[in-house]
Amino acid sequence: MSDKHNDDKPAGKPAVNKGRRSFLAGSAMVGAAGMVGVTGVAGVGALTRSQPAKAASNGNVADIHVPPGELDEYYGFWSGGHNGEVRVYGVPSMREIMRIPVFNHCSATGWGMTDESKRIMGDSHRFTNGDAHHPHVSYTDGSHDGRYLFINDKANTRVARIRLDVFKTDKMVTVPNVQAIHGLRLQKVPRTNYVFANGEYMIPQPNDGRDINDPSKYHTLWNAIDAETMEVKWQVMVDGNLDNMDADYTGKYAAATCYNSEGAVDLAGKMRADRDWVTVFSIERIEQAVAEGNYMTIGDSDVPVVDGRKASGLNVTRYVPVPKNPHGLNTSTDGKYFIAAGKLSPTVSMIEIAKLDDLFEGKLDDERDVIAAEPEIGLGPLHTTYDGRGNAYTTVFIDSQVVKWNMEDAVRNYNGEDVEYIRQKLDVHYQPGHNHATLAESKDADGKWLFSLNKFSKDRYLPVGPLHPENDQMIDISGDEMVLVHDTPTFAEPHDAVIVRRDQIQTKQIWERDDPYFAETIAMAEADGVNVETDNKIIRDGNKVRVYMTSVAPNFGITEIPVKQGNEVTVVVTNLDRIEDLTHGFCVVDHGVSMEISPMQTASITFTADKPGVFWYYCNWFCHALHMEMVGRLLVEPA
Ligand code: K7E
Ligand code: CUA
Ligand code: CA
Repeated sequence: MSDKHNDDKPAGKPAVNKGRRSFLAGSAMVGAAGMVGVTGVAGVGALTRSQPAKAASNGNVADIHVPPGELDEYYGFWSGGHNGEVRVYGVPSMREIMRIPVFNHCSATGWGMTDESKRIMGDSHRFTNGDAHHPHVSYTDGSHDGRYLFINDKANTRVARIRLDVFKTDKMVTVPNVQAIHGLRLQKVPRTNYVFANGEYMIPQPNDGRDINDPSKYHTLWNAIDAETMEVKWQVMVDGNLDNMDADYTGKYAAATCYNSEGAVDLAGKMRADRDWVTVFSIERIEQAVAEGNYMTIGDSDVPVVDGRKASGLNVTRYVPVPKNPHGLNTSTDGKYFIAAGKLSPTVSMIEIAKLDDLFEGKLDDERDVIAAEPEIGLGPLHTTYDGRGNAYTTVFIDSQVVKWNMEDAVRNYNGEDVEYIRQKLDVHYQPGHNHATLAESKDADGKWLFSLNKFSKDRYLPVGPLHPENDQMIDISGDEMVLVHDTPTFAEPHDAVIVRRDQIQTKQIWERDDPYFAETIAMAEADGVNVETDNKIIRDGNKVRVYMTSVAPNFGITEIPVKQGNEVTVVVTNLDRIEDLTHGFCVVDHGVSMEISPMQTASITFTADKPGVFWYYCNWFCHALHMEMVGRLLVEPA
């Protein structure tokens, strides 16, 4: 891709569109008339739109065309939502390159079935579902370093790490003392040593059956996970709940939105207060409290929990009041602001990070003194992204738009100057959640492409029955005006995405034999006196049978596995083909056993041979002209 896609843009100043609907005056009105209407009768907002759906697309399709054989400029990592996986796209072509199973189980790769994946998933392997929202690529000095991608699981309170040299999940932790990990962000500076994660829902502490009928005793925690070991290092107990969050570009602060300062357990209660807050965390002060032993532990967990509630007096947190029920929180890529989206308020709140030292040192009269501006954006602001040129782009769910606005003009306007800060409002289709621009979670934001991740696709695709895909729309933001250029349908449900330059990711195209991913399996082989690269051997150990075999297209090293009914059989396959892209599979018919073995990989899977008879096993990744013949027999003698 070149930059020439700018050339045929209309010149001149873009028209400022204040919106099809006039702003409602108070946030309570917005709550009652807007958000609740849409959530109460989902999709009605979209269905009653008067604007023709086709009118907005005036893009040049050639701009995003990556010719066959050419490579994309960016990797886009898309969350797979309640599908539990991560999907990898080439940007700008939006060709889906890979899917990385994480919190789900995968029929093709064997994730959730193989012994290696079960070890990584730990006890939580029993869950076959997940709800992934927030994928983020690790940093060094505020730039993506391509080592890891981290992602949350709201459904089963987990955080996982993906190695970006092999695009495989390699660590997973279930966070104790909290329920539903939602907001997740990484330390950006000096590098990603911490993964920060919000526990969204408030629960009794400990949650062992006590206080179930006393919501006033429910609390949640903000969590810091060691990015290398993936152990929870410490937690911070807060007032209210925690929704979305981000970290700053100094390494000192992080901030999270709270929509339930009321501590309510019902919908009306969560909207009762006129204001909720943004909780600001001082990472240094929390670390100091932990170092000084100024913490508690909860239940069986030995993770240090620092009390960050207002009444604790520890001064590790501050609560900045913002209009009711905020949602997204995104650090501007110039490092100046935490920007919290108002959701039930048509505003976003800009928190000036340079003022946070004074806030914690007690030099400000009021928490609200850190607010640099609170511009009106539109109805239902949810998330904000950046172009690196001083502009922010906020999704407005109810108005179904992406709103481009200028941050410094918003500050000037807030300070009484008569300047317009809204640059453009672009219709999207329909009801956007997150949006995300290229490199826009790093200091390298380049303002080329923006994606609006829309919750409803309604009429944009061929009908497929009652369940619709989501619609991720690609917008060219390189010029003065945003131009919609492409629709990509996506399956349930990308909340968020992260887009990095292709040179920021360095992959291995075949496995290295000493890779830790299968080191435990190799250790098991060595304990059995087996060299997996040279030996084809069956080890019998009481009721257990361990089968070690190689695969070289189109042959398995062992083609007959005699066992007794009831044996627990572990099959370890080592793919000795050194050729890029030559993956074998191992699938036992009628046993629910299937896995991938990529070049120079060792993979293993364990199952019970519970039925007598002959069962064919076969290679299920097409590898060779004689792939169909790459088979063997499991011979199960009746007990
Ligand atoms: Cu807005 Cu989970 Cu980031 Cu969905 S959250 S949209
Ligand atoms: Cu080996 Cu197909
Ligand atoms: Ca609230």
